[in-house]
Amino acid sequence: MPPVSRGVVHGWLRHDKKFPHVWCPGCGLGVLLGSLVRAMITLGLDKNNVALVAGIGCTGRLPVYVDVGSVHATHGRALTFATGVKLAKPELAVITVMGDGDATAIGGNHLIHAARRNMDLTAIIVNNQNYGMTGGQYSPTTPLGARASTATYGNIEPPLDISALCMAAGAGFVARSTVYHVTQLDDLLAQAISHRGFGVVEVLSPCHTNFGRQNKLGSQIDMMRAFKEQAVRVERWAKLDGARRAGRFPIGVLARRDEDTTYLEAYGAMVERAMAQGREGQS
Ligand SMILES: Cc1ncc(C[n+]2csc(CCOP(=O)(O)OP(=O)(O)O)c2C)c(N)n1
Ligand code: SF4
Repeated sequence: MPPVSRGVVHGWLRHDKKFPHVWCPGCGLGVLLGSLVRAMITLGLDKNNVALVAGIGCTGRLPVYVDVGSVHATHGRALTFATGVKLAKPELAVITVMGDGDATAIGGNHLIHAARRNMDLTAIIVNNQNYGMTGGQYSPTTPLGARASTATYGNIEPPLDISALCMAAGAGFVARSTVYHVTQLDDLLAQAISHRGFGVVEVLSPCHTNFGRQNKLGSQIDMMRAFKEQAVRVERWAKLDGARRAGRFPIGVLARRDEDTTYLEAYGAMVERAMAQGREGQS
């Protein structure tokens, strides 16, 4: 597949209506925006057949900038709105974009159950290790000991592994990458979108303004460099012993399970059964 040019990506943005964007210069969310648009173009999706659904937060702003059907919903509820959209219009590719707070704190219950149902949706979860938009409060993914505006003496809670949670809850496709590994990210997003079932991509992204500043991690470039050093391709990860895994994390496809019947197919069959029963009752 030839690379997607910047001009083509530009054609998928609401550049004349919604820009300038609200993100801090250097935020990783711009990289993800480009990556997602490239993935949709590479898959040959029609703009009119995509729904991007988000909650609230810096990450939640992303669909606002893309020229497809978008829902800027309420904090923590992107998956509930997306589930409704998908059930009403199964022909759409329905893609949710959530921050770690949005997806795993206030929206954690919805994430578990969307994964359990293996709902036919894509969930892109941006893990910037804090609540970016509201000033750097700690979130379920803030590392142990890290500082946050609500953990000024260091976070005492162990962090949640988003990908492990989704795998345990039943998601059919789970992958992790970072905004540094952008070529891999393009590919994983395309795989998740085309997966039949619940496709999750956890995306590590720097919030240098809040998390980085409070933890003296340097500039966004320093934080990107750290991703480069800490991330290990999943194939190599399998060969590392415990000591060599410390402070690092695997990236790539972490789980993939192909189903014969998807949730939507089971739902459609149930509706058919109910309607047939109704018709029998009337005759
Ligand atoms: C019901 C509700 N509770 C709280 C808020 C305030 N709020 C807005 S964004 C946000 C957290 C955002 O953090 P995250 O989801 O990690 O996304 P990020 O901004 O880091 O991308 C919170 C708590 C809200 N908008 N609605
Ligand atoms: S506050 Fe953090 S997550 Fe939000 S736009 Fe700025 S750098 Fe990005």
